[in-house]
Amino acid sequence: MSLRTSPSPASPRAGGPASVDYVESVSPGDGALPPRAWYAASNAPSLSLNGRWRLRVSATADAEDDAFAAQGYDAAHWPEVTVPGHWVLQGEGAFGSPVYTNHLYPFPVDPPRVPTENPTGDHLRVFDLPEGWPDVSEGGCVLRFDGVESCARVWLNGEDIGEFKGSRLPHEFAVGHLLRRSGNVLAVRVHQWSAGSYLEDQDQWWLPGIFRDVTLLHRPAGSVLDFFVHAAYDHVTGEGSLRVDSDVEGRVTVPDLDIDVATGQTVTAPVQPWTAETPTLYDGELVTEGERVPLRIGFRTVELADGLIKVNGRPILFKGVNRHEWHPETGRALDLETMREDVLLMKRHNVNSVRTSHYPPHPAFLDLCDEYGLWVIDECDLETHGFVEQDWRDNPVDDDRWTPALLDRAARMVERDKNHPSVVVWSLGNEAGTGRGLTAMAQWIRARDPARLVHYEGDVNCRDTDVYSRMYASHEEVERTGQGLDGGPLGRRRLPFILCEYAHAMGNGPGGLADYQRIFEAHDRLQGAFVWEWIDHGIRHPQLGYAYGGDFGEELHDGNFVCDGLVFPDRTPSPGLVEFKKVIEPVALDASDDGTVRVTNKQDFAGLSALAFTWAFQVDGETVGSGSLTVPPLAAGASAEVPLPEPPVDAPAGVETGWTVQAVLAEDTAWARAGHVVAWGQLALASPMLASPAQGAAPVVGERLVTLGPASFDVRTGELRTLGPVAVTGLRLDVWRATTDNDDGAPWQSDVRHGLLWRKLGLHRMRHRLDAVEVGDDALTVRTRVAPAGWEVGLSTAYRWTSDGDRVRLTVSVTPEGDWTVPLPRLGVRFGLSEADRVTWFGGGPGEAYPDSKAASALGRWQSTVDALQTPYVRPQENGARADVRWAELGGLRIEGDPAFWFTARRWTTEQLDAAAHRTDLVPGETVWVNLDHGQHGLGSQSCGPGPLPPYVLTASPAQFSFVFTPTG
Ligand code: IPT
Repeated sequence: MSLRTSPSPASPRAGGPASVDYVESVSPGDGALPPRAWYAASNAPSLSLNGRWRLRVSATADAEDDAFAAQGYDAAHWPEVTVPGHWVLQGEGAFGSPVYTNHLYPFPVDPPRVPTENPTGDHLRVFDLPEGWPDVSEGGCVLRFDGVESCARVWLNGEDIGEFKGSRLPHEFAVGHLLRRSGNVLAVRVHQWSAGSYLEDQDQWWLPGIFRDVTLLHRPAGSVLDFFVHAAYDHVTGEGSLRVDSDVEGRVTVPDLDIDVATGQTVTAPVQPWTAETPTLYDGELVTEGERVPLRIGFRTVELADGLIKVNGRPILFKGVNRHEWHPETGRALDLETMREDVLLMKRHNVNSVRTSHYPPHPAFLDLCDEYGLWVIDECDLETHGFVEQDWRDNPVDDDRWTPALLDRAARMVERDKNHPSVVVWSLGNEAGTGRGLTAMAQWIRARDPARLVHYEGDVNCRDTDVYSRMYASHEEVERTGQGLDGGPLGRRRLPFILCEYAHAMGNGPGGLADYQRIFEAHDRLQGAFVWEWIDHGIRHPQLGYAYGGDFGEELHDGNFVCDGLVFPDRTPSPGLVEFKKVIEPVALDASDDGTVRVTNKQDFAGLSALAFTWAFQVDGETVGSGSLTVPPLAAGASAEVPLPEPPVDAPAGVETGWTVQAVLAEDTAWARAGHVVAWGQLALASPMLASPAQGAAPVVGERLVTLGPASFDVRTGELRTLGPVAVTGLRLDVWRATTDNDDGAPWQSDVRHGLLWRKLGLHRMRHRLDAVEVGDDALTVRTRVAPAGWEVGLSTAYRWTSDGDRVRLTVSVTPEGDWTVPLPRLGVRFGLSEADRVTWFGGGPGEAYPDSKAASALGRWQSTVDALQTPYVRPQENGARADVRWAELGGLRIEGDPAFWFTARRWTTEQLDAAAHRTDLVPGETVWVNLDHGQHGLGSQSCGPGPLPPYVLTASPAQFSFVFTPTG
């Protein structure tokens, strides 16, 4: 079988261009050493070659010959870039621009051929060996590249040492024989496009460059080659067993366990097992004749037993996220602190697992997962999604010519990462259809590492996998699968189920997390899920705030589909992450009005000793008493009823009271300080006090105004003008919201896409027809019909105003007319205030909430400013609502709701928000626009998944709701 495919037919030009056949070869490369275990440091010297490199970018792969690689080449006039880095994110556009596509290849699909226009970056770095670097004749030296996109050819001191593909995988070259004490010339030619690009069609920016570390490693005689740490845990005996297989014989020591054995020998000892909840690592060392390599050993056993994924004998529940590597300035070149920030944020938000979508991450990230405790599905650098457009014809994963490249990728992942206890599952890749190449990968992985499970979502019949995995399945399908009613082949029916992607966190959302979690927890077969995705891949941009697809003039792109994370590009948690944290709490605290709290330890392994419990008693949202709660030790899965104290005060009738209980960290941990809130629950005792009736005063008709208590209205239109000293503009019914990405839905969604239907119907251009202004004895009533041009549907709307002299009450009655076949985005009133800044409210907070994303909304008395109420989604859209608001004060007004309402306030109109494409399009105006909503439509997850569930659909039906306004000035 020949690995070579059609070489570039272009005939060499005079002068002899460098051969670039390798670029379009399906071969993984030539010259690299066999893959092996990765470790950060040993006692053997190493030299980081990160830093400033010279760069020359050419338009085609063969524009330049290899003269630059020779010693003595003068590159002083070349600009410099930072390695690790992507050249398109440096030089302010001088080196080209990023390109974003979801699944379409940004070049004609003709594998393995790539376009003639193939940006090629020649990188050059001259280096000396540091003082004390051993004599080059002693042992060898290895040059390691941890990640280069997408194809590189390497020369050292003028010698061509090889070429490689596999962007997010390490490649090492033996270079000892070429090194000199000083003046070493390292030349790396990087091509943006190669045959390998066909295997790397992940939904992300295309970003060429040497984006991970470059390191020179001294390899003393007798140093470590590859080694495999086998550390299992027997949950019956409590014993760990350890065997380190090493290509070079040596000894393994673990001082804390009194272990000192030869490599290849098995030893057992009583140990604390490793789990994501209890990440116990034992420091050890692998010592060969020439090297000492530090080991961090975690004892744990992964198995498929009783149809379940079990670790140390117990089933686990993934509460996970899909993590792409991202930094808004450096793209996929991440420093250690950024990686640590991801891990800390995940731990602080109760996340217990990561799928490394869709490639192995920087190896240091896995060290952090071992250390802090996260289950990892390590995914291979493989996606061929663009072939879906041709019904998967010519898909490389079903073409034997590509199989060596696939096996090379599988081996480079497994060999690199096999010593991490956090890695419990290998994933073959993402969205690559099906084919023999995938089967070959699975077989190779199973043979090499039978002690982990194999995942691949695209294998719907689970021929090659240990886990039935789906993405974006509806709640209903997940429930059916949990009940074992999903059908499918027999083999699959015996397997556990996960959602490797769900809850598309694009823009405002996802909705429906709590509903999924209830289903996962109700069925053993359902072993959890991974939110899509962790972070928005926005690129910091001076004019736009954050750039997304199309902002660099790409001819083919997928817009802001690249911004669909639980954290914003700068890693600020979005409301979606706060909601997720609440929904996946490791402890449930369910207070009941019999004066007890049911405490349930929802962890899979750990007890509650790390936590302390508190209670607080609130009157009208203000805490009036608090203390600690004694909770008995509860093993994982156990629960107990814990008595609450007597309420510390006797609350007067009509005042709302309630309990808040919390589980907080008892002591500082590696990932958060003592007192960090892990879980909480609330119980309302007395029901909310309804707004006072505010009636009795009579309207007085003047020349231009009608006055009613503190309010004045336009005599002709009935429009509200003032409330005491406060000028009010444009108070009227409002049903429009700036459609969210989840309202708009993905283009391929066959289901109803509400955002589109709303716009088609014209809910963003409702007309308000004035039918009557009626001045009665004790009320002013304004009758209107609110409807869009072109259609028969409308909302008959009456505003009825009454007053007790000090306050005014508005009762809005809405009756739908015509055949309403779509839900409403929102239903409430809006108005403008000329001056407002600080906001105080009693209701849900502190963050935004929507009907199906409201678990994290805690009842209390909250304060903010209008600006701080905004959630800065990268593509602006509806945001910022506070749920269950009893009353709010802003701009000289107190507003009470009957019933409680959704509160939103911003310095631009909904129409301006709707029209904005980037954060910087939003310019604050003079007026603060306030929305008081009786209803909001749910969020759902239709930007990729299902829409809102039926209970969260805001149907157009008769409604009546009231607000009482009191000028506070
Ligand atoms: C799914 C992809 O696996 C993921 O990479 C991402 O593109 C996500 O969609 C959307 O953001 S594939 C899709 C067809 C469900």
